[in-house]
Amino acid sequence: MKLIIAIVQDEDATRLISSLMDEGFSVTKLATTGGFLKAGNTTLLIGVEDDKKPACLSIIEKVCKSRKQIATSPVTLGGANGMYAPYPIEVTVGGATVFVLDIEEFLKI
Ligand code: 2BA
Repeated sequence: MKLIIAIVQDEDATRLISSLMDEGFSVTKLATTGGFLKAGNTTLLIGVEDDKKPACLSIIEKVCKSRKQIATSPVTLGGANGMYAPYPIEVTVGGATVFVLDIEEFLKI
């Protein structure tokens, strides 16, 4: 069994969860925050049998399209007691950051 951890954009999350559930996957949704942009994103925990991993990844890939976005990133000036000076940067958002872990045991007790 595998645990697929998928970090996705909030705006893709609802459609992704529906698509996964339509195909019989169980999903847990966590509200998370990206370290770089400090913006909300969504992390999904999906436990799957090994043979279902490709189908799950293909749904994630299909639903979560990446796109470019101008974001405001804080930079700290002036060391320890520094000020924040936001500046615009172009980042690629969307798509999905996916970790696949081997699961030693899966229990419902
Ligand atoms: P954030 O950390 O908020 O990053 C959002 C996007 O900003 C990243 O998209 C990337 O395009 C850009 N970015 C991140 N760090 C950067 C940097 N130091 N310089 C320039 N641009 C940078 P993704 O790579 O698709 O990541 C989306 C979200 O997935 C991340 O949000 C973070 O929450 C998570 N993530 C990505 N890689 C991770 C990892 N290795 N471990 C844990 N979480 C990760």
